[in-house]
Amino acid sequence: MKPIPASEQRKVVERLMKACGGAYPPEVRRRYFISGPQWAAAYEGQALFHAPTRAPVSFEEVIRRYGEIGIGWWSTHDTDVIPTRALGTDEQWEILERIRKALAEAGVACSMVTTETFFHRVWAAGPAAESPQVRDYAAWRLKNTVKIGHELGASYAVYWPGSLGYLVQGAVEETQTLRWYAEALNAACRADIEIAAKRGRPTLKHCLEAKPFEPQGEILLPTSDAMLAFIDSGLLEHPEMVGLNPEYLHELMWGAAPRAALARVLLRGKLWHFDINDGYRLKHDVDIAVGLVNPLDWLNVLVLLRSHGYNGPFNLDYKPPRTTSNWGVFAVSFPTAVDRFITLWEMAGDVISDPVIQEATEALKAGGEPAGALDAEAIAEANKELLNLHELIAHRLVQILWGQHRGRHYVL
Ligand code: GCO
Ligand code: MN
Ligand code: MN
Repeated sequence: MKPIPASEQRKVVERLMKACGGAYPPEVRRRYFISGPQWAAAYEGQALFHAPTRAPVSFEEVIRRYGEIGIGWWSTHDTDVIPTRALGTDEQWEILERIRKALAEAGVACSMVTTETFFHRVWAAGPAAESPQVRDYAAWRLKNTVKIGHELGASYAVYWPGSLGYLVQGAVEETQTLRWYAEALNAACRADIEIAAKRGRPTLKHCLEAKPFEPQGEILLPTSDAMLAFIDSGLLEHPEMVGLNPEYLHELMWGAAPRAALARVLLRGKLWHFDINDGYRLKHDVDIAVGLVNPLDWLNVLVLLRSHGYNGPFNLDYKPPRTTSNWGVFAVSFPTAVDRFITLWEMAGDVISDPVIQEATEALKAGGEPAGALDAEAIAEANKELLNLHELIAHRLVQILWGQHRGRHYVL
């Protein structure tokens, strides 16, 4: 192939996107509760070892593009859109007015707001630091985010305490720090009850998000299970207002089976919000778009969620790679992420209604014929051949993933 001039490159990408096929129209995409984070689209590609590769984008542009793609909901950190120095001032309310206008024009709704408690140097010792001044400021920031949420019509607030922990041991006492952290959440819930009553709105759903490592060296609430224990610790004044926002990759990062982690959250009735992305076990937070690394595992996760009637948001918390351009973020990255999610969600429906999987599952549950109740050998013998269905079901799931149940066969 001849070198392709810069002015021709988008055309090539557009043509190959069309050649891929399988894109859903924006109206179809809007039927799913998919939210696009401000920070994901505005991510410039920077990291500890990486300079940015993309130029800044305004929230007006992000919201407008999400609307065009068919992403019907938007989520944001307070400081993604309001400079730290302007929080709580008139400027904050002016910015919120601009956001409301942009959302209305794009036909996009704000689903979730979250407080940035990790980036600014005020959080060097975390949001539940020893200094009462830092803790008062943290509580104020959380309450201010609740206000922002109500102003923008959000239903969810997310908390990711990634800086709740330490790099070096000794100075931070874990039980005390967790008590202090609970105080900040209690302040947010109290404020929410008041604001919601005044505005005649329901209170927000407050969702904790765990990540096992990064940015602190050791994290005090590293997993969704730890978060559930924290909710039930007795430290929260309103545990009924606090649930979870698990992130697929954050569970994978510590080596968990994300599906089992989600099942534990479901059993506790706390699966309220879900950050969707992909990546690798026991690696850093690579935040790859949903389904690009573990499509089979993702299919299984969505089977679990669909069969339990999960109806919360699917938040596209990934980072378009540094190799994607500003244009590509909205032309390639977000539309393909949304479409993979929709395909996997529909495929999960195929799994649930698949006659082979249904019959195999029923047969396993029926078990063998009664053998001697206390005779281990006889019981094992009576169920032996049915257990072949475990592997058969796994095979069938792969067939469904690559479309064999709909007639895609390699005829040789
Ligand atoms: C991460 C986290 C964040 C949070 C966000 C919401 O790995 O950086 O997942 O993206 O989801 O801060 O609170
Ligand atoms: Mn996340
Ligand atoms: Mn992440």
